[in-house]
Amino acid sequence: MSFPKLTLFAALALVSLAAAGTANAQSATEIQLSYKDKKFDPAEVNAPANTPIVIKLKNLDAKAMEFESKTLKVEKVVAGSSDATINVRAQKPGRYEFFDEYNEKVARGALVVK
Ligand SMILES: [Cu+2]
Repeated sequence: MSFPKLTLFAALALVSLAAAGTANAQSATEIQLSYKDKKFDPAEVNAPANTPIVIKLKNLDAKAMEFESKTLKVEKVVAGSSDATINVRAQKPGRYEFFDEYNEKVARGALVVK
């Protein structure tokens, strides 16, 4: 393969990578999370960067909890023994802590965006 053809091939590969990135940005990443005995399960969840995130939270405790994250800018009260959907905007890579505001000291978790 001559040098100019190789360059064209590399350029096409970059274009298709960019297109794949755009497609990812449009579809949300769904994360299943449960809450029981004042603990998040799993305590750490992962999501890709630059993609909206939907957290499906099941509160398995009888009491209400409040899912909150200052860095993700979300806050939602979830009644006891019920489910909630929490929408999170696309995020840059990083570690974002969340907690149950009613049990902030013990009920903690993190979303790791890569
Ligand atoms: Cu709050």
